[in-house]
Amino acid sequence: MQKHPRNTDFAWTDHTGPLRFLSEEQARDYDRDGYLLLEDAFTRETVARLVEELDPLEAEFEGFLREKLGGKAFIARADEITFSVHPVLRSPRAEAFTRHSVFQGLVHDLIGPDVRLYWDQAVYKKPGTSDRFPWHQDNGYTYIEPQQYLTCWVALTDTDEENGCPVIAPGLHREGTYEHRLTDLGFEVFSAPPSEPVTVPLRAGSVAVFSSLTPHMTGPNLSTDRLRKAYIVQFAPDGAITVGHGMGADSPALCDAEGRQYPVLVGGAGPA
Ligand SMILES: O=C(O)CCC(=O)C(=O)O
Repeated sequence: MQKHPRNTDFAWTDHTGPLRFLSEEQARDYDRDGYLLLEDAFTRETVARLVEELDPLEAEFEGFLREKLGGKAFIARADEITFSVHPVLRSPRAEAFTRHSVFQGLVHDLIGPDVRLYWDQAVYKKPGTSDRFPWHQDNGYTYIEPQQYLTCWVALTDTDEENGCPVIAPGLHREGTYEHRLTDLGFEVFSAPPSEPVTVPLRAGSVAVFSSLTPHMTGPNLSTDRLRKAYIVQFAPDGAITVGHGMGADSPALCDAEGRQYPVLVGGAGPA
């Protein structure tokens, strides 16, 4: 495995606190493995209300994909896997969700006192999807500095090995961003991980929290009727900069896009 050419002097920063949401053990596990699990972090009711607003956005996106883009656009494929980006721009419930006290506590402990929403997308994997979503680090898609930011993969439906839950390769995050290659299914860091992979089944409302540097993939959805829904929310320190895209563009930009990369923590507190 080759390091990304921009990744020349990366050093992982351990999370020594003060912690206000995670236990010392959870923070230690996150530093060692690159992920942690928050079981039942959100109630079924919170999830159901969020899904009520995400479903129509996803249906609209999939319709557009099918009718105007021939059924495939980059990593999205109609009837298989869809990426509905930035629900926060159109869904008040999604926006409120990203400001939830669970995320405020998490980002305080794992990022710092000044944090913005970096990215949000609903990812639906349809029954009968035989391809997995390839092994990658999130920072292998759009390279941002600092490299170490946070992904929260929120299960909106129960998910397990049958319908495409996340699988994580622990311990590799500490070296920073690796080189990825573009495949037909998305960017790929490796086809088989060098560390023992961990399958992470989740109940709806549970969250897999991992680093932007933690290699992960999701498996196929081999079920006949179990649509798998996730809402992925990512947080980065205030002042983070996009320095390059896997797709080749290379224009440094502050991650403060109007309406969607808003502060979720300012000086350690929710913004006024
Ligand atoms: O949710 C999925 O199936 C894959 C999405 C993913 O890993 C990502 O967006 O980084």
